[in-house]
Amino acid sequence: MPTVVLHQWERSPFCGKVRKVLRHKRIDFSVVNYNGVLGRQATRLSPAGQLPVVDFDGERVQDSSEIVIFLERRVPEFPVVPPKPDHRAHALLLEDWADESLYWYLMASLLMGDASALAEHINMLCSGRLAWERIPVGFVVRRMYKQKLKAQGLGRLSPSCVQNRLCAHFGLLETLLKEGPWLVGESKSIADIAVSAQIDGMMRISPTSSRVLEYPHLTEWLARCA
Ligand SMILES: N[C@@H](CCC(=O)N[C@@H](CS)C(=O)NCC(=O)O)C(=O)O
Repeated sequence: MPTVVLHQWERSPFCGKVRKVLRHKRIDFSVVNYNGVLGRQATRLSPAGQLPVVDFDGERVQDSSEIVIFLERRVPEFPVVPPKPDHRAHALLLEDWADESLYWYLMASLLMGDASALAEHINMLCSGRLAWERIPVGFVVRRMYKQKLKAQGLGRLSPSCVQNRLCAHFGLLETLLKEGPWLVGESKSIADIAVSAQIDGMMRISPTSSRVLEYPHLTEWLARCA
């Protein structure tokens, strides 16, 4: 069995995505958390300075999508990338949509939703660390999320407009899931894993979580993807 270490923030949807893939592929792994002020060390693990980063038998890979492709090559059992070319294309496009678009709706929900959700998120980012670390981490996280969301564009819209757009996406997913149990093909794929990893984060945020529950197929699928 390979030695696999996931460097993570437990609350990062990209780290959640990699955990789901590792579990799906029955790969044993350990985690190193970068909570509180340890977060600064995470930026030194890879050129992009982001998490997740995986060490696989001493080989380091960064970026959740790169990690998935790497794991598929090293551990082909229980594949998450469909073999059929059209399914594969569909799944990889949905993965990219989840990472590059849906992710920002999670960020927006955190900033624009119930204020206690962001406070709880910051508490989790500092879990197991000294109490004072919540102050600098909270300051940096609030400022960074606001700046990034404004630059991306969603941060310039009203909360209701963002919610409406997000619900339109939930409606599209509901339409796909009425056709079958998985987003692409006959079995769970990277599309289900990447999209559900983002929506898992939204389920902790009020009122976004109650909006998700309005879509029965989406809600059942989310439980299947846990
Ligand atoms: N494309 C990257 C995105 C990873 C990402 O954005 N990670 C966030 C945590 S959710 C991060 O490291 N943020 C710190 C930063 O951007 O400085 C992936 O798929 O792994």
